Order: sequence, then structure tokens, then C-alpha cells
Amino acid sequence: VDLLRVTGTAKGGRITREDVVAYVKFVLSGATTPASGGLGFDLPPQPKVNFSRYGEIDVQPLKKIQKVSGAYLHRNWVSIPHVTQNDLADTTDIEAYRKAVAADKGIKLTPLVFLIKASVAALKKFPTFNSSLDETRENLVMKNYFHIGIAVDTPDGLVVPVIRDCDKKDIFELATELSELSQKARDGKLKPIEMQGGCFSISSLGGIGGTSFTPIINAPEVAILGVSRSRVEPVWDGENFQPRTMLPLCLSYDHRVIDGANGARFTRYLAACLEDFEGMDD
Ligand code: CAO
Repeated sequence: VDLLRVTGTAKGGRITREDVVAYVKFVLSGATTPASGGLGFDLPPQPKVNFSRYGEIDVQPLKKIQKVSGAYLHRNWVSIPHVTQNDLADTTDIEAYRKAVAADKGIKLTPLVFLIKASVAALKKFPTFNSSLDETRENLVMKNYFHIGIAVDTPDGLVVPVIRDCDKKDIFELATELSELSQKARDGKLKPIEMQGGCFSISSLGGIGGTSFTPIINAPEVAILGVSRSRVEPVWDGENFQPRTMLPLCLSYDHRVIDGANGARFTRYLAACLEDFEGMDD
């Protein structure tokens, strides 16, 4: 077995005996073949380049989190057929509500907590999005719980803590937990269990900017919601242009499990939940 082809699941990406056995079973199942010319990604090796020949350089080792998460991101990107569905949600009413809550109660809510609630509502309406392919790839494991992973940018790299049972928490509880978990993530104090068991992930770059992007699915989940920065746009209401706050949604889904029509339906439903957030039924 060429160990370069085996993904290690132990601490620090180390390859265990079980990883090798699983790899051999996978190849023997005929799911793919490492043979040249097949789909085994028999690519030329990364070239060794002496960059200092062209100018001054510094070499910085990758951080531990980058090395571990990089291997998984790479695996997920090449092994899952991603499709990204884009839509816009009108969050004008949410913005007004956020401002009112901040003024009345002094509590700061970001759009993310509403996105968590809307995601739970959409996962309930479209249960296939709350599933995982099992290791045989012949069964879907449907989940009756709603744990949402949130991508958090830390000085050491990307981590995804999981907020459990989001269906049982209101937006204020979610805001408190989100702030505690993201602080723990930035302090490097998350325990492994706090990053496990997610059903669906949200990657919000709205606090930074951008109009859309393609988030990478966090396997074994089958979909992830990317969120870009909302902005006020003129929206035609049939008679006039109205200034409305529009939030860009970018849903990547696993096309082996979810077809395009349901990808569009899920995203539209999620947007509709945000547009009518007070009537949101989760
Ligand atoms: N549109 C417009 N404004 C937004 C917004 C959006 N979609 N999302 C957040 N904002 C605003 C917030 O309201 C806040 O504004 P104020 O300070 O004026 O109230 C500001 O942007 C900063 O928000 P935040 O980023 O601190 O908070 P959050 O709850 O939106 O996100 C967290 C929390 C932890 C997810 C975020 O800090 C983070 O780490 N994001 C990066 C995630 C990431 O790296 N994803 C990529 C993964 S793939 O490589």
C-alpha cells in the first residue's frame, strides 16, 4: 500500500492499521482504482522549486491546525462532488429587529444566530440534508438531532466547533453559546468532543466581506452554508424600487445525496425563513 494515498485518522493525521485496512477494502471494492489513467488521481508530484533563485524569501512552517484540517479539506474537495447554489435572502426585518434588541435590551445579535435557526427549520423540512452516507456508501444515516458546526477563524487556523441541539435553543441562548465557543476556539481551548457530531455547518464571512464563495463540505456532513456580506440594494416590488438588505447565501451540497432541484428548494426555503423569521417554524 502506498501510504501517501491513505488518509490518517489518528492524532496529527497519523495513519493507523485500521486506516490501511479500510483503504485496502475500499480499493478492493472497486470504488476507485489507483491505476494510472483511472480516477485514482495519479498526478505528478509537487515540483521542488528553489524560490530563492528568483528573489528574497522566508519559510514559515504550517501551523498544526492547518496541517490537520488541510488534509481533510483536500480529501473532502476531491472526493465529494460539490455543487454550490446561490440565493439572496431579504433580511431587512431581521436588521430592524437586531437594532431594536440592541437598543432595548443591550444584547448584540449578529445575523449568524438567525441563520442557525433558519438552517434548523430547513433541515427539518428537507431531512436528506441532515444525513450522512455511511462507510459503505450504500445507506444514508438520517439524523433526528440538530447539531450545527460554525467555522471559526482563529490565529492558528480554521476550526469548527459544534453547537448542539440548536432546535431546542432560542436566538439568545445561541448567541451566548456562539460567543463562548468562538472565544474558546480563538484561545485554542476547544476540546475534541466540542468539534464532533455536527449535522450541517455554516461558514460566515459576512463580518469580513465578499459577495459569494464556495464552501467545502465538512464530511461526513452532506451540505454546508456559506454566508457573505449583506448590503442594501434596490429591489423592485412591482411598482417601485425599495431599499432592502439582501444577504447572499451559498449552499454547497453533495450531489451524490442531493439533487439540484432540492439544493435550490432548500436554499430558497432557508431564505424564506429568514424573510419571515418571526413565523419561522423549527
Ligand atoms: N452581513 C453583514 N454584516 C455581518 C454579517 C453579514 N452576513 N455577518 C456578520 N456581520 C457583522 C456583525 O453584525 C458584526 O457587526 P457589528 O459589530 O457592527 O454588529 C460584524 O459583522 C462582525 O461579526 P462577527 O464576525 O464578529 O460575528 P459573527 O457572529 O457573524 O461570526 C464567527 C462569528 C466566529 C463565525 C466569525 O467571527 C468568524 O470567525 N468568521 C470566519 C469564518 C471563516 O473563516 N469561514 C471560512 C471557512 S472556509 O475557509
